[in-house]
Amino acid sequence: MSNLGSCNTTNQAVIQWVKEMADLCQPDRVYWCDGSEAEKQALTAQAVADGVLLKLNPEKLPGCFYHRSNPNDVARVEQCTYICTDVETDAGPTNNWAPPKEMKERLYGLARGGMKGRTLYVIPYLMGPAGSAMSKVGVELSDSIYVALNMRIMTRMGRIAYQQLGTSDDFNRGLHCMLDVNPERRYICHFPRENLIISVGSAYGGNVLLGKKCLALRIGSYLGRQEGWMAEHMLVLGVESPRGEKTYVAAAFPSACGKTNFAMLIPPERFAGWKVWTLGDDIAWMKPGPDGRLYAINPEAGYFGVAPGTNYKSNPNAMQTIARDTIYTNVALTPDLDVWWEGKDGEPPAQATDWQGRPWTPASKEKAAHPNSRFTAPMANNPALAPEVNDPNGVPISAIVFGGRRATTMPLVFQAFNWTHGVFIGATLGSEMTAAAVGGMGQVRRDPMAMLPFCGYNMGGYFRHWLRMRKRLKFPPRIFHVNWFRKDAEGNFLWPGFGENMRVLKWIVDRCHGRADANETPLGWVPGAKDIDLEGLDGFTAEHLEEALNIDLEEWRRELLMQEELFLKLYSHLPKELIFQRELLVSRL
Ligand code: SAT
Ligand code: MN
Repeated sequence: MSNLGSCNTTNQAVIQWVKEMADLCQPDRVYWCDGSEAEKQALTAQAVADGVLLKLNPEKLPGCFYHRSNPNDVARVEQCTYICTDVETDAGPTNNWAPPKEMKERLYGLARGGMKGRTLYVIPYLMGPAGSAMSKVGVELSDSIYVALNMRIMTRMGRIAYQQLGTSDDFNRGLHCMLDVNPERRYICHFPRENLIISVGSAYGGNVLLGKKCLALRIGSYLGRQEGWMAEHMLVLGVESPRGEKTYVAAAFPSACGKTNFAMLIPPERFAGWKVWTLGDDIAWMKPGPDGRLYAINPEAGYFGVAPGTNYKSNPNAMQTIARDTIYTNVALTPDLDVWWEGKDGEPPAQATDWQGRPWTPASKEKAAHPNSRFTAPMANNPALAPEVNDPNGVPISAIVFGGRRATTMPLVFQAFNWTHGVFIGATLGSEMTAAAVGGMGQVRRDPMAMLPFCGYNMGGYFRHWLRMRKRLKFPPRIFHVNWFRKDAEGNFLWPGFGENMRVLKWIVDRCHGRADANETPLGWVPGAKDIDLEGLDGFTAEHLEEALNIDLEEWRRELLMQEELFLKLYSHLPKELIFQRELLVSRL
């Protein structure tokens, strides 16, 4: 019988489960997190003593720490990620599937005695604002102090979760064992019917911070279908006009396509008096409200953002957010204990230690920071954090935006004709692959609603759920598609991006309020060159904008064929509405 330590909850279901898992994993100690400031200090000191964290220069980066992961463990691994449902078709052709009983046996086998000599951290956490009917409680049991400290930033962690839970046994159970961090024994497995997650053999980000992709998206999407809400891979922002009108926008982009930058956008000078507020940068839970609008909460409480490319030009609010109380993972370290990454402001340091702990200089061939190196920072640090982020009711969404990283084909922005057409646009979303997942960088892959790696059930059923949501909404959000990444024949970006995206955002907001013009095209409503404010955008003319908005029929022929591949893969569960939408698009083109 394991020593359970000083348990800090009276919830019998939690205690019982911790007992079972401690008996299985046999940790030397069980530590029950309470989320307090004193605990943060103590755990951080322990992590430093264990060599898991390194304290960064307190003058430059107060409260910040540095971590290197195992070089074989630097991104999510989709090949090791499973949805374990009774019937294989429930997981669908886009997920790895395994039968729950067999998979649990294998995982419990791996976990048996797997925490000997280690501490098991009991991490209770709340996804979403306290007291919200949309929030969910999870309890993650992990033998990683790094996970405990990251979960403390990424979620509302500690007693607050037990308060929300009360005496209920309705919480997500998450077991995480690092084992020997061996890719051969790496599994991230979801058991939606039991609201259970088991992750072994990794210690990195989305594989192990179980509240994030595992609960908030994979299990969340499954629960959302059952309970009539949506779990989406979306940032949420609020646009405030000079008159104080606030319009809320949710936007889905695949991992590492700039969601954090967009969520923290600072409008350019031309938009004096406008303000963009951040609700969330990665995940939205959305539910129809009593007034027939779609309401969103951000289940998270922090940002697990990509470091490379983050600087005072691309994202000043992120730079301020990560200036304190932040954990940096797999970036480069300078001799004065500052951090560096490719695309940070200023000159590269003359010398540094790279993400693998090797000496690095600007002459080195390899990158100093891993392309998927990350910061974990509390949302409270964000100067543009929307106060509504703690509103238990969430915020009403006026626009849903889909976007991908596409060098060709996709115009800067267009608007769907209606909800069903918008679902088709989201369902056929494509993007060039990034470093956030292990795999073929740069290739275009279909990533429906940016949920391909995160949908916890059959993608066809997920599309059907989207279509059905329309019936529950009196005022459905308008749906848009954007592409900040289109290039000209020489490979230069056609659109300046970053803060200038405000110009496109303003058009989107105005469309929602019936205030902006657009032209009907085969793809949807596209702004004319005069409909997007270009004033103050030096050297960027209406002709440039037209190029960025252009629809090239030859490119679209190829696009349609690529889209067809996904539809064929999903055919058996594909709602007929989407097949009709495809036919309509073909005939319009
Ligand atoms: O999955 S992570 O949380 O590591 C990051 C991402 O891919 O969005
Ligand atoms: Mn993400």
